[in-house]
Amino acid sequence: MLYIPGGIFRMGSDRHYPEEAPVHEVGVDGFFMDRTPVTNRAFREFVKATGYVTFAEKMPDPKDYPGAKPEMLRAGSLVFTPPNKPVDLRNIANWWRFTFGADWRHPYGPKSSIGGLDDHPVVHVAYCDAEAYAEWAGKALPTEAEWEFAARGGLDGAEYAWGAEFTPGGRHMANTWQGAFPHENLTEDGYRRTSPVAAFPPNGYGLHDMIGNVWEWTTDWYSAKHVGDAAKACCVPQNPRGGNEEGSFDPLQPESRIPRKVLKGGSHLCAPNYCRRYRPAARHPEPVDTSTSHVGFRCVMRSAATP
Ligand SMILES: [Ca+2]
Ligand SMILES: [Ca+2]
Ligand SMILES: [Cu+2]
Repeated sequence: MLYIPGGIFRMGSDRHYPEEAPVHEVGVDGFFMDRTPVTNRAFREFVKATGYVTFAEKMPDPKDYPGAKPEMLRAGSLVFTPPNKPVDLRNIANWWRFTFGADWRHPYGPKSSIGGLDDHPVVHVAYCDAEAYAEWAGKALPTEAEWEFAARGGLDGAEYAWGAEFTPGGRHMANTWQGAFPHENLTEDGYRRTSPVAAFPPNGYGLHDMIGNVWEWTTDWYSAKHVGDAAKACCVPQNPRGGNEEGSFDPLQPESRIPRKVLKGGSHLCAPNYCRRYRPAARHPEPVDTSTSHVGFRCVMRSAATP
């Protein structure tokens, strides 16, 4: 793990999506953070040691999904399944398939495996799986403020984790999507799907893959906007914990009672024509029971003890 010094920074952005606004000052205490997302190799150690079974490997309980078709209530996870031609970008069902038998060991469906992917981030982990791993490792999951502070690498207010330009000198600094999402994946950065966790340069704090590769879970309940600056300069919030559970539900799906956490950093599916969330300020709501082929996590340690 690496030590992140903490301090006061400008969280959020006023230049992009509404959920990132408003920019506001926030303080975080110093903490240690994993240098990379948790890999398949590390997650396998956890499963070996504990016999842990992830959410995606379990049969869903019909009580939790009123109205769901019985034939859909099988173990599985969401796999990115690209169409071969342009599709309506308003309907995510055009590229996300709930795939029976997809889980962390079978990232693209039951016939796939993680052979050769030891150094890739673990995927198909729901929030409870990330939490269970962190607890086993004697660590914790980051808050959104900790995560964003760390992602900025000391460049307060910069657009990207590495500075002002997306591809400085033409160089790709993270695993994102080039081409027209979701049918045209040009892989100019070298990777069609996930990438080995240190394949791209670290940020100013030495952290790899904060941006792109996989989205990362944080502990904050999602809220559609940030809270603005306190009226008095005295009162910069220290170690904020985000919204509340009740406020995190999806207003567009009032029947769903699954609360949502904040994901950070974007993934290998973030594309200029669809989702420009390859920035420290970007955020995305994810229901706690949802696992996909582009969401992973990394851990922090807040105690004074050296990891
Ligand atoms: Ca890529
Ligand atoms: Ca990431
Ligand atoms: Cu995205």
